Parts: sequence; structure tokens; C-alpha cells
Amino acid sequence: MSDKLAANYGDDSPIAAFATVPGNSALTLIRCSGKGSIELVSSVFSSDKLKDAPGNTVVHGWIISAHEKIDEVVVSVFRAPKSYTGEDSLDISCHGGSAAGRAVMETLKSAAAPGCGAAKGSIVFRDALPGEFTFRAFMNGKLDLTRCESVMEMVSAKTETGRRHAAERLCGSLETEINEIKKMLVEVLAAAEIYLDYSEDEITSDSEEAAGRLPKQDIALCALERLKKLAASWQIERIYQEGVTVVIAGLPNSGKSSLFNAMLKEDRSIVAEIPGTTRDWIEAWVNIEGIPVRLVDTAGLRESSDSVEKIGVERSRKLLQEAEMVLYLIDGAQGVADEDRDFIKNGDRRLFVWSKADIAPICDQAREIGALGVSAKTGEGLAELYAAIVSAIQEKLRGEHGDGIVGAAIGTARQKNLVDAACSALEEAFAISEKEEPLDLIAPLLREAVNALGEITGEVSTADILEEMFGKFCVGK
Ligand SMILES: Nc1nc2c(ncn2[C@@H]2O[C@H](COP(=O)(O)OP(=O)(O)OP(=O)(O)O)[C@@H](O)[C@H]2O)c(=O)[nH]1
Ligand SMILES: [Mg+2]
Repeated sequence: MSDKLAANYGDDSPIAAFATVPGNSALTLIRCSGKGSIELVSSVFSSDKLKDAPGNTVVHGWIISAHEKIDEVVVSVFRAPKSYTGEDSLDISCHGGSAAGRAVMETLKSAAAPGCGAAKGSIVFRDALPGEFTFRAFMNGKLDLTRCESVMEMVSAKTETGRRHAAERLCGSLETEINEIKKMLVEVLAAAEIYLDYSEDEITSDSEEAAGRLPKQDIALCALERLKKLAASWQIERIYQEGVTVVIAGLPNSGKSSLFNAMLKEDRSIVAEIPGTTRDWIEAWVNIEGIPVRLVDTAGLRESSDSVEKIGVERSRKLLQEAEMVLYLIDGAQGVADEDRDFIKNGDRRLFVWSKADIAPICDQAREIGALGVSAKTGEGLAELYAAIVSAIQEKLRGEHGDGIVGAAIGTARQKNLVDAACSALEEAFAISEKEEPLDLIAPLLREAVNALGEITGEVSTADILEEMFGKFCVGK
């Protein structure tokens, strides 16, 4: 491990952090881990039971500071190596709110225990760095890197589907797939290297290798197909994790803010019968059948002499360009206006909505442009609108990436880049093999692919990679 990383993360000294966000809640959880952590907490605990508590048990008592009872807590005790981090560790459940947890944390940090071995002098708790608990779990062989990343995915999952996919990776679906593909490539590499080890006069066969071709091509091809499938899975996974931006647009008064509120099931955006009510855009996250959607309400599109409204309209137009999908509202009560026609002509990424369907039933004009009749007032047509949004997203993905995810899938951009790197190396190996170039040009490419896969699981890792990755975690994880 590099000095830089060791300085930041890499020791086994006792660390402590809030695992919950301080605020109005029933409980606050403080996590502690590292050599001496049980002794340190025991030194500010009301009973001796904690010091000798076996692993996987809970102890009830008080955190004490200079004979003052700070908070009544329940402490879960884990002993190395049977803990999340693989070290001695404790989860302290304090009372909720910010004061109790803060006072317990201050008391913990004031505790000191005599150090032994490398830790001379007194040992004390220090604040955990982002992701440091999971980093230690990785360093102690508890989790591979794909599982570490899925821990973070789990914490930030926006929908049930996102959570389910993260849970699959946490169970090791991606790790298993990567390891299986790697095993296949190692077999191909081993065959190539055995051949390279022979001297020329020992070559008697007319095998693939003798012809300067990639050995065990069927295995290499199968590995490449599986890698490509994994790479394609990211397009869909990314959507479940990062979500899509859907912008609601249309002429003033067409019912955009009303639809925005109806989709949010909340009166968030101001609705009024005066055209030009929404000046600046407003956004919120909604869950549409498992897909996290960043929904944006915009200012009605019209030429305006009002300088503030003008800025709002400019922002709307910019958002329209950035959006992955646009819900374009046509005011059902007014019918298709001349200004709407430009948008109808450029129908890409667009779903047309015939608004106010409760007072303006769907008519031929609406049918001609394939608009869906929706009433924000009664909720009529909303279910159909959600289904249309989902199928438009899926269609877009199918167009780009075949039939979607079956089996293991990629969970982060880091994993995607490495799978791409393995694919490119393997494709290059095939290209060289086609030209019947010497095997010693192919073997390094195979090794490159194997290393990229090893980097995904963390079998091959550098300090920089780890620091970059764990630095994105939240503190307490
Ligand atoms: N009957 C009926 N009226 C609606 C419906 N949706 C919106 N309205 C009315 O249409 C008017 C304009 O609604 P908004 O949601 O403010 O329209 P907007 O497109 O956001 O307007 P701007 O912000 O000015 O661009 C209001 O009087 C709403 O009550 C609907 O589904 N049915
Ligand atoms: Mg509005």
C-alpha cells in the first residue's frame, strides 16, 4: 500500500463515526472499529460486562463521563474476525436527536487506553474517513470490490428496483460472473504461455498455436460474449441508479404545473389560470415503475417582453435540449396551436400529452399526433402516461443495446470502464490472431484483459484506485 493511502486509510487504529444522520429520530447509531475499540468503549461504560462480552452479543448500560451518566445505550459487540470490518467493532445505539449522540461521541473521543505493540502511548478514537469501515472490510478479505461498491449502491438506491439490483451484487452475482470469465481467460492465457515456453524445434503440431493463432478460441469467444453482455447491462443499470430526466414543456397555461403536481402527488408547483405563472423551472424525483425520474416543470414557451419570463423561457429551452425525454403538453381545451406545430414536427424524445382530458375529451386532432389524454384534475390517463414513459425508455434502450439485462449486471462506471478495457484487449487479440501474427503479441493482451477483470473485484488494485473509490463513500459506511 502506498504511503499516501496508508496515511489516509490504511491502519487498524480505532475509528468512530455516526452511522445515522443526526436529527429527529428514535435512535442514533455510532459505529466503532479497530484494535482496542472494545477496551476504549469499556473505559467509558457503566459495567464491566462489555470488556469481556463475547462477539455477536449485546450489552445494555450507560456511557459515563467523569461520573456523569451521558446516555443509556445498547452496544452490539463483534470480535475479529467475525465482524463487518473483520476487526473488533461495536455499534452503539444511543437515543435519537442530535444532543445525545453528540455527547456520546465526545465521551468516546475523550477515552484513552494504553497502547501496546506498534501503538505506543495512549490509543484514542479518531474520526472515520469516508468509506473507511468498508475499506477495512475489503482489506481484511470480507468483501471484494464489487460488493463494496454495492454497499454504496444500496445506501443510495432511489427505487425498489435499484435496491434489488444492488442486493444481487451484494450477494456476489457480479463477482461470480467476473471470476468465471477470468477463469476462462486464464485458461486461454495458460495455453498461450505453455506454447510460448516451447522452443521452436519442439513445435511439431499443426495446432492453432503453431499457426500463430489464439489458442482455445471457443473459450475466448465465449468470454468475449459474456463481457459484452455485461458491458451492455450498464446502460440499463445506470438508469435505475442515476435516473432519467423528464421535462414537462408546452405553451403557457397548458397544464404543466398541474401535471407535475399530479405526478408528484403533492402541490409543489404553483398552479393558476394566468398564463406565465411558472417563471423558473422546478424539479423533483418521482418513482415511475422502479425507474427514478427527475421530473422538471418549466416556464411556458412563448415570446415575451417581460425580462424575467424571457429568462425562464430560455432556461426551459435549454432543459428541453438536455432532457432524455420531454412530455409536451397540448392544451386540450384550446386544441393544437400554431406554436405547437413546430414541436410536433420535431418529435424526437417526445411524448405528446393532451391535457385537461376531463373537459376536453380526446379528439381526431389528438389522435393524429398520437397524444395521450390526461387529466391532472381527475387522474384520468395518468397510468397510461406512466406506462408510455417506461416503454419509451425501454424502447430507447432496446434500440441501443439489444434485449436488456439477463443475469449479472454492472453496477458502477468504474466496473464498466474495466469491462470495456478487457473487451478491447480481447478483441485486439482476436484481430492479431486473424492476421496470424506471433503468439507473443497476443499473450500480453490476454494478460491485460485478465488484469482488468482482477481490478474489478479488487484482486489487482492500486492505492490510487482504492483511495478514489472509497473517497466517494459516506462517512460511517
Ligand atoms: N379542468 C382541468 N383544468 C386544468 C387541468 N390542468 C390544469 N388545469 C387548469 O389550467 C390552468 C393552468 O394550469 P397550470 O398547471 O398552471 O398550467 P401551466 O402550463 O403550468 O402554466 P404556466 O406555468 O403559466 O406556463 C389552471 O387554471 C388549472 O387549474 C386539468 O387536468 N383539468
Ligand atoms: Mg406552470
